[in-house]
Amino acid sequence: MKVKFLKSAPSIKEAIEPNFTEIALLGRSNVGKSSFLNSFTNQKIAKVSSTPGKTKLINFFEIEDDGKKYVLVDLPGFGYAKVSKSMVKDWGKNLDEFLKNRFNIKLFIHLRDARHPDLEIDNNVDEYLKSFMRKDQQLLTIFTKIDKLKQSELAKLKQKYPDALFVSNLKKRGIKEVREKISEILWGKNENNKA
Ligand SMILES: Nc1nc2c(ncn2[C@@H]2O[C@H](COP(=O)(O)OP(=O)(O)OP(=O)(O)O)[C@@H](O)[C@H]2O)c(=O)[nH]1
Ligand SMILES: [Mg+2]
Repeated sequence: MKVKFLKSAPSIKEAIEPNFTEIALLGRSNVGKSSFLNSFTNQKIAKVSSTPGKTKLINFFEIEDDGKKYVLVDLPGFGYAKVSKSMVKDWGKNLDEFLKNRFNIKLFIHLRDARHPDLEIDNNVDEYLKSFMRKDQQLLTIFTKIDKLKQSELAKLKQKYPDALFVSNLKKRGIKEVREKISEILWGKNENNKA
């Protein structure tokens, strides 16, 4: 997998041209979005921090995997602790328009903290995305920080969210499954899709 940093945009008005299939990465501040980017790409491309709300910019990364290119859009983390009814209010109108109108987004990845699986703000985000998602788009939930759970807690979470994936950026667990799932969603099932 080759990764190229393309751009940090302070606002969505400065987004890159929509020339490739895109994945939009969403998650609450501190959920481990930057860490996930690093473990997913196996490169130190994003800054990890213990202060929530670090990533304020919209970062565009070009990924080349098995000869196929796509763009990963790393969106600013939303409402740390704060519960917001309206994502428009939380993120601003421009980001809302971007998510709704960007035709080349094929996949929304929603990162959730395995220790806090049922936060209202995360449920709101799912509801929000589903309210406008097109037929050619998918939503993938990935729980982070599973190293913080006991085996039994993880088993329960998997039972509750059978379609989700589960990772530890710290222990590099579940990353291969994420790569396989993404390539299946973007390019379809393929016998040659070896991770
Ligand atoms: N135990 C554990 N800690 C993690 C994991 N992923 C991230 N962290 C920690 O969680 C904190 C936040 O990680 P970041 O990757 O910076 O989170 P972020 O979502 O990018 O945060 P902001 O950009 O500030 O919104 C850091 O202290 C990370 O080391 C994980 O899988 N397991
Ligand atoms: Mg970050």
